[in-house]
Amino acid sequence: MKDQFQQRWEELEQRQEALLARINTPSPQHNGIVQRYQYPVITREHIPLIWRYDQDPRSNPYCQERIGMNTTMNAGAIKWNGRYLMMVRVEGTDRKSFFAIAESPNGIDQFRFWPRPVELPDTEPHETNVYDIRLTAHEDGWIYGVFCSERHHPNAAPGDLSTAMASAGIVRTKDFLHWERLPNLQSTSQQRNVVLHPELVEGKYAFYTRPQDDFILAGTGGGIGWALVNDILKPVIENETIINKRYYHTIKELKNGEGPHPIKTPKGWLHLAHGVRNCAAGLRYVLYMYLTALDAPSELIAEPAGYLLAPEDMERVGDVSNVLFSNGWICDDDGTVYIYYASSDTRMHVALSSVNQLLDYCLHAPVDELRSAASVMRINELIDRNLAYREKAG
Ligand code: BGC
Ligand code: BMA
Repeated sequence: MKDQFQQRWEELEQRQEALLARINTPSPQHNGIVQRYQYPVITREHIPLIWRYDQDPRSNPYCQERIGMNTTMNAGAIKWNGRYLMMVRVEGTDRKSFFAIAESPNGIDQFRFWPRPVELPDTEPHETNVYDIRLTAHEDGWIYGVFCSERHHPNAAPGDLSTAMASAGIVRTKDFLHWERLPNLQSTSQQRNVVLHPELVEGKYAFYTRPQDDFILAGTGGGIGWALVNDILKPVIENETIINKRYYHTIKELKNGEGPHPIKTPKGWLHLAHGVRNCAAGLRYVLYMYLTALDAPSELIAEPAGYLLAPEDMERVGDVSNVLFSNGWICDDDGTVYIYYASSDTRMHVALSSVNQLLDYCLHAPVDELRSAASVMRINELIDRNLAYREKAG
């Protein structure tokens, strides 16, 4: 007869295996722009058992989870050697987050974690937490990861254990196993949501930035910034210009930030970003898109009004509710776009689209004219066009 420990272990394994092998199917609803999928693609239940449990019944007689995991969210993403990789922000029950790579054969299901979490070179002694990595296969041949490196603010008043400071950490690799850590990006303001553009611009490394007045509020930091950096080994931001602004009474009134690096298309660079507004329920994070010029990635050429994706149904609730966040997408050779997004800082999902669909959306959905009256005019124009079309079509 099997002892209790053995029985429990087998149950854990079977349950996890069923989850890892589960096939994902498209959600019934579809708006012609993006296709959500039925199941999340990564949850904390996907995390290998041997990262959490002590498998030796002698030292773990109750078969307890010794290291608890809280969430799996905000993953960077890249297609690498024909496999779909996510570099997931895993957060333990101790609130420390770290990165771990999960891989899928098709980008929509069967994601499995690699054997161990990523061990970043530990070169920043004050760094307390790391999160939200953006992966960039750069034309210089390296794959870069730019992430938020957070610490307790050095000037926090005595007893203030909450004020933090965020800067951009930078690592690079060629195989996702060996990582070289470069100095943190130097900037006059705090920085979160920093993203490396995949090509050199004017012979320099180009970063999307997000200047902010303090740890939470962007304040006078007017939106998503753009900065050219001479030397990636000593990265310093000298000039920062705002390329995607915030406006009163929009989905990005409070702050916004670049998602993953933009996708290059014949009609321009497709950007995915998050916009934040404040409300009684706290900060609400949604995802929106914009397009910049092919020969000038910092020049805005189109931006549809409002959000592309906002929390729906089960996505609304989690560790930090009412949040969608994305820092990873993959554009396949056939133009399919896999948008990886986290809901409520808790789990990862995928939504499918294509370069053509996203361009069509960016170029043909109306822009935000910032007033209700204008929004009503746009709706009436559409109704008029549809009525005229119907009449003609008979
Ligand atoms: C959390 C992030 C969050 C940030 C700003 C950090 O401490 O880890 O998830 O985005 O604070 O609220
Ligand atoms: C932030 C982000 C994310 C997170 C979001 C909501 O500022 O950088 O880490 O998803 O807050 O908590």
